[in-house]
Amino acid sequence: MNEDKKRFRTGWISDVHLGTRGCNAQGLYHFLDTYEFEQLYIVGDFVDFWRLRRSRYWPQSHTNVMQKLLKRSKKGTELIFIPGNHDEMLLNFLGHYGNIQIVQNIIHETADGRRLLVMHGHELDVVTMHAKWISHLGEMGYNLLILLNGYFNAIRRKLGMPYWSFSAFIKHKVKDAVSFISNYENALIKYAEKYNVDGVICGHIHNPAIRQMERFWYYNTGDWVESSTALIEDESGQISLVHMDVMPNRTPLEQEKTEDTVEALAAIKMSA
Ligand SMILES: [Mn+2]
Repeated sequence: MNEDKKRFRTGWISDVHLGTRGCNAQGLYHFLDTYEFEQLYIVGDFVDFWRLRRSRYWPQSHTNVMQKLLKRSKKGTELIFIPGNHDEMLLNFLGHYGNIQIVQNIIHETADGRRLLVMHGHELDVVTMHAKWISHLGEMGYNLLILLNGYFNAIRRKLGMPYWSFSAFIKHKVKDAVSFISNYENALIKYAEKYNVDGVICGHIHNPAIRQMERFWYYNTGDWVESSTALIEDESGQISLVHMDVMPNRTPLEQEKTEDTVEALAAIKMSA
């Protein structure tokens, strides 16, 4: 056992996007090697199945992350997977698998007694899009939109079309991005209010943040494509953002090893 590990009560990561070239798998591996948690939440978009369906990309470093997580689980860390929009097929596997569980969303209680709703966040895409007029509709319209978003994307899935994400769409329209982020944060806060919790922990928009709005907390883990960030909770219940900027041993040898994909996937199956 590595004595240098920093032990924390809880960790949250999201939007790893394994299976894409943008994924900083080595940075994440370094994070998982540095910190140890009682509970680790993987808050959506862990494996990018959309992208994998279109083109296979799976270097060894992506397998290493999977193996590291399984090893952590074996050593006692409870892993909680929450499906996002890029790995929504995990919804078909909700339940407990030993020390690992897959849930749609979950309430985490911090050491200082705050109840935080942990969810990926794509559920609110349609709400965010209509943030201005939805505020006049109240609870009913809000819930209806979330339901409609689910139906809309279920139909797209049946037709073999990918999940339609408003946030991904808006990210290409840079001038709208700032107001989009604040709309998103407000929508999540409003959702938390409805759930009668003290705040939310989410991902999805690849924008790490810790904010307090009145009595609600908004936490966004960020991602492992653009920001390489995670959230950690210490024994007192304090939650902070960590940034894995420097990647030791990062070598260029990880580039484009697509031909290894089949073997890598087979290896994952075996170690799972
Ligand atoms: Mn997402």
